[in-house]
Order: sequence, then structure tokens, then C-alpha cells
Amino acid sequence: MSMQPIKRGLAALVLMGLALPALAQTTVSDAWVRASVPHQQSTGAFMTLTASSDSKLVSVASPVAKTVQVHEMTMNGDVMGMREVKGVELPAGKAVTLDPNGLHVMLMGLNNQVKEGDKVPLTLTIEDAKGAKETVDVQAEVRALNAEAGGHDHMHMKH
Ligand SMILES: [Cu+2]
Repeated sequence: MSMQPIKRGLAALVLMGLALPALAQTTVSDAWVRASVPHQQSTGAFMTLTASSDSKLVSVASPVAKTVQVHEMTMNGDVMGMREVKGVELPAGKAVTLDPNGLHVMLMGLNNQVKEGDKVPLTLTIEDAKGAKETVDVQAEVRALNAEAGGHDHMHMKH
């Protein structure tokens, strides 16, 4: 019985996660980036994070974008917008999801078009309650523009 390459890749990632030193351990699953169209300036990255102890996602970096921020969606009357947040609380053992309707990672100033099927490297910096920092490298899969459409479009939102 043969595993498909994608499954083998995921298994390897899980094993690598388990092999990390026993500091704060945060697992990241289902990381994906929304595909962009040519000349689009920014796009969003989404994932589910689970920390083993109370922690905070403090920053994200990626070689595909000049600036990476963590945003939250805001509603001002009927107008949807977003703003930068200074960190995302990751309570111990609780899965925290960044999705197109809430918190998300904003990749701003894209160096190139991000195409469906590409992998986007993301480096997450997570700080535990004692201030110890951990970095987690993730390969986020690029999904089609309309994947899990949240009824809004980043390109038309104010920052
Ligand atoms: Cu945003």
C-alpha cells in the first residue's frame, strides 16, 4: 500500500514537530494561503495553531512578502475592515483558527504572484508565558482565490 506524497509530507512534518525540544510546543495544521491575481499587493494566510502551554503568536515572517502582519476583521456598521493586532493568544491545548472571517496573517507587498499549488514558507514566532520564544516553520499550500470565500475580498478593504 503506498501513501500519496502529500500524506507522506504531512507525516514528516508531524514527526518533526514531535522532535522539537520540550519548550513551548506549538503545532500548526491546515496552513494555507489564498492565491493572488497578477499585481495584487496582498493576500491572506490561514491556519490552526495549538500550543501546549499558554503562549502567544507574536510575529510571522515570509520571504514572499515585504511586510507580514497579523490582522483581525472589524465591523464598523456595515463596513468590514481589518486592523493589525499585536499578538494572538494561544491558550494551552486550545486550537486557535486563523480564517478568512477573523484573525489572519496578512502578506503585504507581495514580491510575486502567489499561484495555486505553490508552497509559501511562513516562519511563526511564538512566545510562551515565561517569555521563551519558539519559531515554527510552516509550508502553507496556496489554494484558489475562491477557496472558502468569506464573502469579502482583501483587495478592497481598507488597512
Ligand atoms: Cu488583513
